[in-house]
Amino acid sequence: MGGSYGDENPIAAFATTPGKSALTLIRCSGKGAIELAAGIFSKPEKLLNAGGNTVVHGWIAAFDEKIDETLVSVFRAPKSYTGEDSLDISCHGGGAAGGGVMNALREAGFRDALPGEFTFRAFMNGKLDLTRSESVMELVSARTGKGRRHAVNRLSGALQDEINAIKKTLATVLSGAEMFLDYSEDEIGADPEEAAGRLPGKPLAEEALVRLKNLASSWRRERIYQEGIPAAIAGRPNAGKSSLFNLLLKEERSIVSEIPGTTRDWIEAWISIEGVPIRLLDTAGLRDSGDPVEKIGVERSRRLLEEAELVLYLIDGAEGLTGEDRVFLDDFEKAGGGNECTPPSRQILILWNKADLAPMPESLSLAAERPISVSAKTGKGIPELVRAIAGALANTADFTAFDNPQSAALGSVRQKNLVEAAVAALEEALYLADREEPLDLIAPLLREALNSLGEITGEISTADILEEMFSRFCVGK
Ligand SMILES: Nc1nc2c(ncn2[C@@H]2O[C@H](COP(=O)(O)OP(=O)(O)OP(=O)(O)O)[C@@H](O)[C@H]2O)c(=O)[nH]1
Ligand SMILES: [Mg+2]
Repeated sequence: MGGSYGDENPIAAFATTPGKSALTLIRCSGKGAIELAAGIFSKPEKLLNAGGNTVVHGWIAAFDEKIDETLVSVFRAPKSYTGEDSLDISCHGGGAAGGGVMNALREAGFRDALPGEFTFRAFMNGKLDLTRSESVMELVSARTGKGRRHAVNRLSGALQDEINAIKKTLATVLSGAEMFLDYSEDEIGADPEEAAGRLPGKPLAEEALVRLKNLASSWRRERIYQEGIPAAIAGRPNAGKSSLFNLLLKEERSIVSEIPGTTRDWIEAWISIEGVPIRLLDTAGLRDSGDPVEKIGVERSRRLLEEAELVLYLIDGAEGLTGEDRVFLDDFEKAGGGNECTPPSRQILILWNKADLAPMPESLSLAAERPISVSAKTGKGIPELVRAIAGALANTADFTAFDNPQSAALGSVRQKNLVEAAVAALEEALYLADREEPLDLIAPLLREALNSLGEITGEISTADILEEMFSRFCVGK
């Protein structure tokens, strides 16, 4: 049975990933959900008479057989996650028990929930605003403790509160301007010539702009917690890139061998350094190769290196610094390694590897810095490397502001685009106000800023936008 966001039909979905586990949770919600479930329950009366927030024990039975022994948590509208009558069915783990219960639920009249449909319903029923709905998805995909804290911050309404406070300020400015427009000539008695361009409450609008700009800049940090910082290990073949990758990962993930050109395709893994998620990439050793497969690998490496925000460049200590190393490092600097005036868009840490075989020469200094001496074999120098990575990350984004769990920050590109639209409209309004342009040019811009903010929290939204947003959620949320 098909369905679409926005109907109230009873829906069901796995809330846990089916697989070997003690329990599987199936979530059901919608009009008549409790009555439908009672039809396949060993003690229907108990379920039908259960109060909200209670748990009922019994068997799911259908197709003339007992399917699984379950505990059913009953929630009655409006006191549930979705705001509808809902059930959480705890089944036994493993694919078979949950799968059987899901089939019985379908037979009883539930349809499979669409991605994010439970949260969609929660939003539609006024349980969550859009910023909090988005944070639910963020929370289930958080990869580090810090990422979780930031999602929880938004789930608790920090962003919603800040947006609402800014909206209130702007609404005050707008209503002041509109009142002036409506009444300035007759009732208020001011000279329209004189009143032109005097935006009442201009300081309030300026304050709102500062707060919006703070929010907009918060996305730079927040994005990192969701997407990770792409960091690539680069260097000549055999420099020990895969060995370092495995060491940082604490897992034998990438193949290591003494044969140069071992890594052909890049490998990616998530690591966390001081709570900051990093997408670590092991790449193919850089060299001109006659082997067509290796050639493709090297090309891919180069492309990845262009996208990486942090490059760990390994010099093979056993070989010493080669001409190829110098070419790479020079090119990197030319391609935007930054200078005294502009901060680097990408950062590089140069490492002298295999220090256990060959110590780094006393005088070696590259790009005005001394490379970090490490051994991917013995682990020597790795704590210093981790500290250096953390230092480089601090240059990429200011993480200190971030550790304040109270501060409101943006959680999605959607929100960022809308805040930027509000900033643009408000800046234009203030620019016109400075030039004492008429209020009837300024008021629509204030309204535009307000509308953008309304879209962030979801007061103003279209079915298309909502569907697009929620369909990116996982099923069962
Ligand atoms: N003694 C010593 N050997 C190392 C060190 N790091 C790597 N090796 C050895 O160097 C060889 C190459 O290591 P890999 O990690 O495969 O090198 P790679 O840079 O990934 O090489 P490609 O994938 O071919 O580009 C292996 O035999 C490693 O055991 C180190 O710090 N000390
Ligand atoms: Mg390798």
